[in-house]
Amino acid sequence: MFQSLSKNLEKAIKSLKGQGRITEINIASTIKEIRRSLVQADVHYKVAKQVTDAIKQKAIGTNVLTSVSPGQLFTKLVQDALTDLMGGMHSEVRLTGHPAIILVAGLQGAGKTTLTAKLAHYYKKKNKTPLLVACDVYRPAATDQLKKLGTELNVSVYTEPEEKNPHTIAQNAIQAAKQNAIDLVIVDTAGRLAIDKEMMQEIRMLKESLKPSETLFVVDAMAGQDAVTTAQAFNEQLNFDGVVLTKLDGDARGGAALSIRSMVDKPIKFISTGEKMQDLDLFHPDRMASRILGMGDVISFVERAEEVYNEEQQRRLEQKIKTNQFNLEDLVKQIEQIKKIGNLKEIVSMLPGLGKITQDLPLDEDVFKSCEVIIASMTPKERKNPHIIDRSRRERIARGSGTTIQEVNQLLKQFDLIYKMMKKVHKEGPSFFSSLPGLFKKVR
Ligand SMILES: Nc1nc2c(ncn2[C@@H]2O[C@H](COP(=O)(O)OP(=O)(O)OP(=O)(O)O)[C@@H](O)[C@H]2O)c(=O)[nH]1
Ligand SMILES: [Mg+2]
Repeated sequence: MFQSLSKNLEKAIKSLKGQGRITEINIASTIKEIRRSLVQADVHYKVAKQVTDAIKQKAIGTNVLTSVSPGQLFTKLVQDALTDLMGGMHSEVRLTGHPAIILVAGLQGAGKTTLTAKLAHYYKKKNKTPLLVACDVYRPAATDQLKKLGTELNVSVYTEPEEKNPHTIAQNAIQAAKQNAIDLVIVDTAGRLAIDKEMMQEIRMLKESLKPSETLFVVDAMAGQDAVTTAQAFNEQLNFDGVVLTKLDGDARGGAALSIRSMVDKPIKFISTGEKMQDLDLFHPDRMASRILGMGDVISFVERAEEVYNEEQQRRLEQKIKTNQFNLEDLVKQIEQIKKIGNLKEIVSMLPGLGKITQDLPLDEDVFKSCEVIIASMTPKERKNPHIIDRSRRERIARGSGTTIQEVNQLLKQFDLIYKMMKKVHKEGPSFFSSLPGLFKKVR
């Protein structure tokens, strides 16, 4: 996400380096470059101009302190301007009422059903008892999709396959919720290919009759400028409360994230960065601005990691490292945990200084797959005592896993590195992050 924007902004700011002080003349080309980068990322040119005008004004009025370079000062100004552009502060989802109701709306394929399930997953962890409601009465498969997700999450799903009126379904679901100590009802609705009078009418009436505490508009970030146009159209009809931007894991240029707030005047509340249930983050304008500028988003990373790693596991792991008992079985467990935090590129892009290099790193889930396959071909004894894996064992493992002996060697070498690094982390703490990317070089 935002890779080319990040690169272009960095280039623009770099061109200032070496300048002793900021004047209207020496920042002119940097300002122009920043504007161009924003427009290229699909930000509306008027918005881009507003942003760069604000940066310019602040830059000229600021004395460069001796301790910061003009480049550093400019990075800060751009970061502030992007944060303001995206709404400044994080905006909360309102969950009032018994039960609280979230209505999910958007075009076909935007990611509504996936979001409905992700929200259930998210709020369940916050001790809510959610009920998902299938109000897409046009596609039977839509109900099945929601049911399947509900089963995976162990969350109840309300359906009425024979009922064709979404209002009736939703009202009945709320009655059922009241009788079953459900405190959050999340309503999934049908999408259409394009803005369509009938759909708008249906969703508007649903909103009127349900009086949800929160109506979320879901939009695919890959739609670029169209995402903004669609948001405007939905907002006119629906007056929704917040936006959820989906598919930010793709090669979306990010303009939608940057423009929606100023063009529609509604906050982005969540962003979705993948198909897995945990790929959902609260939207924080300041953190996003840092990420765009390649400064990482450690807070979001830590939040996600904390959800996956509990204290008990952490304590056990530390104990193993301390007593030199960390082995290949533990490595597989660690890999499983990392996978739960999210997709690897996403994780790395949250770490400071690494954001801009993710594009060049061969980071995909295959990295883990070959590790797991190789480890699966070892005997339990080998996994517990990697040092006993000699040449003939390596040959057997390679044959068993359909890999080569070089790949097995590489894995063992990586294990050794990880082991050493973990010992180091144990002693030093955060330097762990700086050694992360080198470890997961693709084996093949
Ligand atoms: N890569 C990626 N895929 C996503 C994301 N969100 C949803 N998807 C995928 O996009 C596709 C459509 O998602 P759905 O949740 O079914 O979309 P929908 O809005 O309910 O679609 P309709 O019910 O047909 O209107 C599915 O294959 C999802 O797995 C995301 O953030 N990233
Ligand atoms: Mg759907």
